[in-house]
Amino acid sequence: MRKIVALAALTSLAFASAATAQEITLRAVTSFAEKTTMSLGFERFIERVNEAGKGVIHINYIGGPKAMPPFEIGNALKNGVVDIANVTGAFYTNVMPEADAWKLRQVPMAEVRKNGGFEYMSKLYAQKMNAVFLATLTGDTPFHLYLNKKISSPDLTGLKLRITPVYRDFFQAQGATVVQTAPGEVYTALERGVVDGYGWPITGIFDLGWQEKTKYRVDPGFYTVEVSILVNKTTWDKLTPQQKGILQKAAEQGEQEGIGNFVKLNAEDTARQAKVGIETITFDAAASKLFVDKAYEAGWAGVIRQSPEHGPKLRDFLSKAK
Ligand code: 173
Repeated sequence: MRKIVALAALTSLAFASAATAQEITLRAVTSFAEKTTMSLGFERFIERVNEAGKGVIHINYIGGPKAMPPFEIGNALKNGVVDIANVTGAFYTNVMPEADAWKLRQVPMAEVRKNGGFEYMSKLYAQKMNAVFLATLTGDTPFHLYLNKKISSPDLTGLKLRITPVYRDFFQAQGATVVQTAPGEVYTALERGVVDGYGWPITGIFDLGWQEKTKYRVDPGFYTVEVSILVNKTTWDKLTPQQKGILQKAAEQGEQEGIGNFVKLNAEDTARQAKVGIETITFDAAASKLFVDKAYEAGWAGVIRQSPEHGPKLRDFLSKAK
């Protein structure tokens, strides 16, 4: 009798380990609300992995900021509390300040992957965050300043603006007072008049209803939006080549598709903003150029201040060829 029980236990153990060797489940979170613009590419990625990965790899999508506050994702990923995340560098500067430099990318991702920049960044992700950077899903999308008070020059003195690390150095350099919030707090901050405006990409302001509380958009835009898929490196290193391949293929597809998708989304949202009556504030050519130049100047100064060792190298990899 005892023998039979022992045998049964052994058999089920064998089955269990055979099953885990076959299919692994990864826990995933997104730093943006589920089903909104900045999460869609990631959700498509998950669908692809789960479809191609049947019996091999499965992503368990835990969800967005309700499951985990955006600014906590860096540590959660580093420590393996989650295995995979859809997140932007500005949300985890506490773990890896250099990640905020992605916003200063002026060359295509394909170029960064070729010119050594991607490899350089990948080493930093491994060292500082115990992470693997798979792909950027947001194409070449600019950020903008949205306002409820009119301005006539790039001078932002007297304005109180909602920021993340993306915008901090630039808006402050232009004279603004800043207050950092997660995206989920922007609507209330606008509604209560706590801020006179906010930074956000050209697309996505409709997702959480901000158009109701937004009067102006300042043109030109500046920087390049970066929302990317990261994997905990300890988890990654345990994957089989087949499992890695499924993730990589879906990530590559996502990076490629993101380029075209965001061209379309950006055009749609620009038109929709005009349609709901959001006015554009523009400057003359010289002031526009100065506005954008200042953005990059203040942005790089901030990155280099936070990372004197890696900042200048990243500037070489990510900047337009001179
Ligand atoms: O919250 C933000 O404004 C921000 O930093 C960001 C970054 C990438 C995409 C969208 C928002």
